[in-house]
Amino acid sequence: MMNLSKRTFLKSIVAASIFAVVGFNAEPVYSSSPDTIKLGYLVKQPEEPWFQTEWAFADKAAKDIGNVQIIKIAVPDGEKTLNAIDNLAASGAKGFVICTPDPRLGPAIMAKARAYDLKVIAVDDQFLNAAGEPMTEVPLIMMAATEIGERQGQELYKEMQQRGWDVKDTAVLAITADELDTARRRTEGAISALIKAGFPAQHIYKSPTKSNDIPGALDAANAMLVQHPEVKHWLIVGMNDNTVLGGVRATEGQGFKADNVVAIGINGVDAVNELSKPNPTGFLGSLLPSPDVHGYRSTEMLYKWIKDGVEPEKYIAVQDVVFLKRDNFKAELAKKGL
Ligand code: FCA
Repeated sequence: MMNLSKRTFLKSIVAASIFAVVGFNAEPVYSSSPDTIKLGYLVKQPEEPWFQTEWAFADKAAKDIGNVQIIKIAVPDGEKTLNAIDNLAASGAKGFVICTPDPRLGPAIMAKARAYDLKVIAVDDQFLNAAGEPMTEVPLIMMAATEIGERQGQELYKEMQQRGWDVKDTAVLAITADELDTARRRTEGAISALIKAGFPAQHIYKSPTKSNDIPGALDAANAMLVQHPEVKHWLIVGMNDNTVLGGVRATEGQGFKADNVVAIGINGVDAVNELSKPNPTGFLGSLLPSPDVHGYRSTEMLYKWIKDGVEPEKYIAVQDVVFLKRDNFKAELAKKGL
């Protein structure tokens, strides 16, 4: 469980990164000894604890290696991403890890990186080429999306059975973000696991979200809930914690009691506030993959590539997952040093 000082520390990382983008020439962020190797770590949504955790573990890897400095930059859109690469090159960085704000930026990111001779490792979200196909030539480290989605579906089904709900008046609200492949694979995994367990496919309702945050998911959920006044119990599927939290907030807004809603998120670190609430909500828990491993390993791989010419593996899918609930989340996060 993150303590207060760690949270404050993470907040200051976010502030420093924003500072790094705005005030690029500012001394404190870029000062280092001449033989320090500088590596960028660019993330699309620095407000998510998921990405703050990756940053913290990139720093940890840098510290363990020694003489490595991580330049953390928030890249919420394409323009900021391309500017960040210019800034990294100007600061003497040799490469970067990135979770892109849009997979279709892949070719532009790679063209710029190549022009500056920067090495690139993608994390979490895979680049797409101009034809919309995955750019498998760029090394990628991500969660095992389908398998983790399947686990979400299995756990939802199990909880429904434990509560003794009749499938006749139970439905699944799947908040989708199909243009992001990892999101599509997670929700498809959850849906297929539910159907495999015996849940009726005709009671599964998909609603696409316009943005990958709580407000976007809330709108998507509201639009679907009003169409199904006959449903008494809802199971909520979505690609991460914020997505299913938007769904839970929508059910609350429409008068559902926590007892009639089960949502299970993915990311874990983004569920801490919700699981800390004094009274249970419809949010049962969250599947915690390994943001620590993503941050640490991507940094280590990038360093070895630059320093010793060791080519990273092209594709690493991290499988490990822990189911966090109200009664175990503090202990489980602490076990991983989170
Ligand atoms: C995507 C999501 C993040 C996180 C990551 C592993 O980038 O937007 O919340 O789940 O995959």
